[in-house]
Amino acid sequence: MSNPAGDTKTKTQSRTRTPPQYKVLLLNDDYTPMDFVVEVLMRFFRKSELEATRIMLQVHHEGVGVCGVYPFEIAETKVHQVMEAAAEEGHPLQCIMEPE
Ligand code: NFA
Repeated sequence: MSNPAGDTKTKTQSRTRTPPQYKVLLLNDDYTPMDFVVEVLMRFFRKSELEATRIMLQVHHEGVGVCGVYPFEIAETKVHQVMEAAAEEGHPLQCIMEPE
């Protein structure tokens, strides 16, 4: 038996705190400049220029891309930061979150 101590699995899980995680996603559109998306990824998601460019191009080509995975409140804050920055510049960029 892989668990010789018996039914300890549930107890072990309940002792390990793993808050639910949320993916923060960027959605493609036809108008937001690529440079702005790269800047957003570097500023709010602490990505390198190389990684930010990779994510931006994935969104551009596939329609959606993951910026990062965070606990609820942090994900919510990032979504707000991106939406506010985009609105300030008049870009239609959309940022959403969903359960991992
Ligand atoms: N598709 C946009 C363009 O061609 C660039 C973009 C990438 C927008 C990722 C939103 C997200 N200017």
